[in-house]
Amino acid sequence: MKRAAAALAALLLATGTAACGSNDKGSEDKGPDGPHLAVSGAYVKEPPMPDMTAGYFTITNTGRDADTLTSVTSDLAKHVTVHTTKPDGSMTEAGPLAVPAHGRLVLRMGGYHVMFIGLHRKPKTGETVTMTLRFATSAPITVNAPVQPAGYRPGDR
Ligand SMILES: [Cu+2]
Repeated sequence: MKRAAAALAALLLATGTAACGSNDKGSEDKGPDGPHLAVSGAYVKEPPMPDMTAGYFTITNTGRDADTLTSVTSDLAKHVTVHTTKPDGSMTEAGPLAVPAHGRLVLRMGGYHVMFIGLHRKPKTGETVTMTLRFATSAPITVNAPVQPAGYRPGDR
């Protein structure tokens, strides 16, 4: 009986050691790292209407910490906001949007998008629009987004 208890203790100890071992291995995942953001696939739709248009992009976070997209600014329009599209197709202002750790935030047609209202100029296909993305943690990222025809559909991204 005593022997069995000792064996059990040894087993628990071994298991404990194994767990520690795996924790030690995981220590690469500890310590400061922060978000690491990159923006891809940015484009702005050639305005279908004289006074407004929309922009899209994907933010990829390869870091161990989440970040938050707090605002987008551009000199293209008087009002630049981030919208979300509701199931009925209407749009409403979105709050700050999370960029998850080891994840991404996608702005696409029918979903989140940058809304430009009160255009200072009407950008044409082939031109670029500068957008500055601001975050809770990361430094701002400025993107030169190409203008695409209204019927443009990006591939999967
Ligand atoms: Cu909108």
